[in-house]
Parts: sequence; structure tokens; C-alpha cells
Amino acid sequence: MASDSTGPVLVPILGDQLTRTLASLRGRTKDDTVVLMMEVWDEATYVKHHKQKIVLIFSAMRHFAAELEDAGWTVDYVKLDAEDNAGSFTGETARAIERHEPRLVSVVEAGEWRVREDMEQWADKFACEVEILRDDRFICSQSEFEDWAEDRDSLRMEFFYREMRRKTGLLMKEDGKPEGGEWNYDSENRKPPKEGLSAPERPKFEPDEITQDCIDLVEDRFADHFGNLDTFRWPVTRDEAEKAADAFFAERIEKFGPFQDAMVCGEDDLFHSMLSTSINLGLLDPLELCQRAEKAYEDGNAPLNSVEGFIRQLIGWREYVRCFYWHQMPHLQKANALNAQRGLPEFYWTGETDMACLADCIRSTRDNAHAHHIQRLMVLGNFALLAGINPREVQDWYLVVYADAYEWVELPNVAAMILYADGGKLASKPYAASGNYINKMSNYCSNCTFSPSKKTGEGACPFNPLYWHFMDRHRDRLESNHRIGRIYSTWDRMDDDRKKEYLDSADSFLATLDPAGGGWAREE
Ligand code: FAD
Ligand code: DLZ
Ligand code: SF4
Repeated sequence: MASDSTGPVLVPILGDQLTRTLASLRGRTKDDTVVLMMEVWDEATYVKHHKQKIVLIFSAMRHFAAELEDAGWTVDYVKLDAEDNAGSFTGETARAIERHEPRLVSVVEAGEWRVREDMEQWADKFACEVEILRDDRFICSQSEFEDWAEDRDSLRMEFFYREMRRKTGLLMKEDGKPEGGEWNYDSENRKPPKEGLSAPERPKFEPDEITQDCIDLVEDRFADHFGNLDTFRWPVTRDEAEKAADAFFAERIEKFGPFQDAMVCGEDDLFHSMLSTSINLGLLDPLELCQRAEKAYEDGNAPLNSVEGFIRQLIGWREYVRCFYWHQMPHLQKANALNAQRGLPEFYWTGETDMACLADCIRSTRDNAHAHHIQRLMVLGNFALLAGINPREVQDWYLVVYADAYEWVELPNVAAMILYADGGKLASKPYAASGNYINKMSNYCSNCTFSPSKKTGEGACPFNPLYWHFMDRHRDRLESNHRIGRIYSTWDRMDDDRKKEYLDSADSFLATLDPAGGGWAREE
């Protein structure tokens, strides 16, 4: 709606838009702009986020606002406990419009469907002009993705990734061929952990006064949310995030590739970058990180499989899942191709299970609001897939518990990658695995009451019978899949008694699962 106001431009900046070069700030003058930042109840509670996630976002927002003010911007910062806080982005923007009488509200599109839907109503609701700008902090725009996806039967990440390599020129030779002759060195990134594998400790950032205020606020207002706060050590400013990145490039990138899929009990970070929280908040630029990784390779400081692996995660997976999310929404949220209906087991919250792999991943999740990729995929995710847990509960669990979780990145990973709920648009087959995989890639099994080599009955690793139970119950859908179909010849070679032992063993185990009960996941 047009307005006669000669007031300033109001620039709302959301909690995951903490980037100094954000499209809505570029080209604005400081004396003609009011930046609006809002801590709002709706965002803090649409799911009951891990306590560390709320502290991280509030503290990073408060630090970012202070930096903008130091640089001469006018910032209207609304704290959660501010009097009359309306509790929502729309309500707080409306109140700010009354205070500042802007001629224009200029905002960067929200990363999540839920918020973008609300934002699209602003032009009708507010008595001033509203512009919603594209978030150009991503390498691939949605329209580029839609062009790429059009007429394609398969939306595999690998082909998208090659386009992104060409677009950025990362690890590309002048003749248009990939560095080293291959696009993807994933096969060199599956080294099992050697005895005693450990990595240099990542930098930990002690809470300063601002963070401590946020910790006190969260302990007070969100006491019933999941997670441990004593261990909060995330970077909350761009400076701290850069220190974390420096340490990764100096000390861990060399082994990032080979041990990307390794898991070691109590070694929560291994050689992972631990940068996702900072990247997703907007404190670090993923393209700059990829360029640093490429330089590490060119300078002989990191091998190609590590550097290519890191770059693939960022310009491949991260870009791809974001576009996939917008391509598949809103139905991705409700997808349940395998008709999984079981409630999430209570132990996903308590960590109280005899399965050593799950217990360690849940402990790390509770203490750090983080678990690394292969733990999320092949332990926590694999269990949810095999046990047939309802996608809505699994989605909300992942959205709650990880400090880097926003729906645009969480949902494709959960619904499509781990649960195959989209029926195979993202993944060519379900990532289903028995205890053998976890035994090979970790040291968990040596401290477990179950045995990965025991297939059925008492003491057998539950992943073993659950694997066959899953394959058997989804035979109709999976048998024709060329990547998985041959599994059924192994199943068919077993005699009926053996098959029954597997299925009975899985059923007995599933009967012991104690569902967490309702109330914490969102309504369908
Ligand atoms: P590294 O191993 O160092 O990887 C480097 C970077 O690559 C990460 O920081 C991240 O930005 C990017 N990346 C890696 N894998 C993926 C991926 N599959 N999708 C998108 N980006 C990726 N990542 C999130 O940022 N938020 C989430 O909510 C999230 N949910 C996930 C849920 C499941 C079920 C799975 C399997 C993965 C999920 N991931 C998510 C991806 C990945 O697990 C995390 O990005 C990673 O563990 C973060 O730790 P890191 O920074 O040390 O990553
Ligand atoms: C996740 C989150 C939380 C917990 N709280 C806030 C908040 O109070 N204010 C804010 O601006 N952003 C918050 N966020 C991040 C938002 O959920 C995120 O920016 C949008 O949902 C992206 O669409
Ligand atoms: Fe996990 Fe099975 Fe190994 Fe135990 S035996 S740690 S349940 S894979």
C-alpha cells in the first residue's frame, strides 16, 4: 500500500539474517533507516527449541544489533520481555510502523514457509509500502533451480552439484573438467575410526555478559525446554565465528574427508567444521568458506578428498536442500510415503536406552545441541526409519534439538533423506542399515549390551532384525528399486523359520518401545 509518509525506511532483520551485507541493508543510508530486530514468543515456541538454540539466536541477535549501532545504524531492538511485545513478527512490525511511520518496509524474504506466508500478507495489512527482497546469500536462486528441475525425472543432488561447481568455478580446471578428474571423492571419505581416534579440540567461546543474560532469560522462561545450558560454547559474533573457521582450516580440514563418516563415543566434533550454526545465522559466508577450502588444497595444506567433500556439503547439499524445500512445500511437511505411524520413543528425549550408539548421539544432542551428520543420518535417522516413526514427530524432534535447525534445511534432510517420506524424490534409496554399518564406522558396539554380530533373539543388536522387518514390510515399494532390489534375493534364500525369527525379534523389540506421548509435536 502506498503512503504519504516521508519517514525512514524500516528494515526488519530476522534472527537468521545476521549479515552485514544483507540485501535490505545494501544501498541504504544510515540516517534514513531504522533497523528493527524482534525477540518474539511465537518464534521461540512454535516448537519447543533446545535451550541452547534460543540462547544462541537471542545472543547473536543482541551482539549483531550492538555492532550495527556501533557502526552508526539506528536499531530498534525489541527484547522478549519488552512491555507490550506483541509476540510475533507481524505484530511487532505493526507496532514499529506506529512508532516510526516509515515510508517503506524493506525486508529480506524469510527462510521458512511458515514465516514467509505471514510476511506475504504485510503489504495488505500495513499502511505503508512493503518490499520483500530475495535472499541473495545463497548461490542458487529458486528460479535457477526450477529451470534445472523442469523436465527432469530425477532431482539427484549430484547433478545439481556439478552445476554449482561450474557456476562458482570451485575446483574447476580451465578446460571445464573437475579438479583431479572426478566430481566426487565420496568413496575416499569413509575411513573407519582407528583405535583411539581423536581430533584437536575446537575453540569454545565462554559466555560473555550478553550471552549470560540470555542464558538467565532462557532458564527462567523456557525451563521446560529440552537441553543442557551449562555447556553453551557457540560462537555468537562474526569475529568468534571466524576464529572457529580459522581453527577448522588450520587443524581439522586435512582429516575432514577421510573421517567424515566416522563416529567415536564421546568425540562429539571429530574433524567436522562445527560451523553450521554460524553459517545458518548469517555470520559466515558459505562461498567464502569454500574459497578458503580451495586455497588450502592449492597451498598443499589439505587433500582433494577433504576439500571436495567440504565444498560438496556447502554448494551441493546445503544449496540443494534449500531449493528442494521450496520446490516441495507445503506438501513435504505432510509426506508419509511409507505410512509410518509409530510415536517417537521416549528415549529420544532422555537418552535412556541400552543401545550405546543412540545413547551417545542423544547425549551429544542434549549437551551440545549438535550431532554430526552421520550420527543424525545413520544412527538417529536410521533407527527412526527402520522403526517406522511418524515423520511429523521425527521432523519436529530434529527441528527442536539442533542449534542449526531451520525448517528449510531440517525438513528435506529428515522427511526426504532419512525417512524416504517423499517416496524417493531426493534419495535414490532409503538409507537403511543393519548394526554391521554402525559397527564398522564407530566404536560404539564395543561398549554396548547388544552384539552387532548376533542377528536375532536376546542380545542381538536391534538394528539387525529391524532392518529385515523394514525390508519385508516395504517389499512392494522397494523391490523394483535397482539399488536395493537385490537385497530381496538374500531374504528369499533364508528359510521360513529364519525369516520368522527376524520378524518376531523385531516385533518383540518394537513392543518394548515407550512412546514419548503427545503435546510436544505440532498438530498435523
Ligand atoms: P560439516 O560436516 O563440517 O559440514 C560442512 C557444512 O556443510 C555444514 O556446516 C553445513 O552447512 C553443510 N551441510 C553438510 N551436510 C548438509 C546437509 N545434509 N544439508 C545441508 N547442509 C549440509 N544441517 C543444518 O544446518 N541444519 C539442520 O537442521 C540439519 N538437519 C539435519 C537433519 C538430518 C536428519 C541430517 C541427516 C542432516 C542434517 N543437517 C542439518 C546436515 C548436517 O548434519 C549438519 O549441517 C552438520 O552436522 C553440521 O555440522 P558441521 O558444521 O560440523 O558440518
Ligand atoms: C529460531 C528463532 C527463535 C527461537 N527466535 C527468534 C526471535 O525471537 N526473533 C527472530 O527474529 N528470529 C528468531 N528465530 C529465527 C526465526 O525463526 C527465523 O529467522 C525464521 O523463522 C526464518 O524464517
Ligand atoms: Fe548400536 Fe547395535 Fe552397535 Fe549396540 S550393537 S551400539 S545398538 S549398532
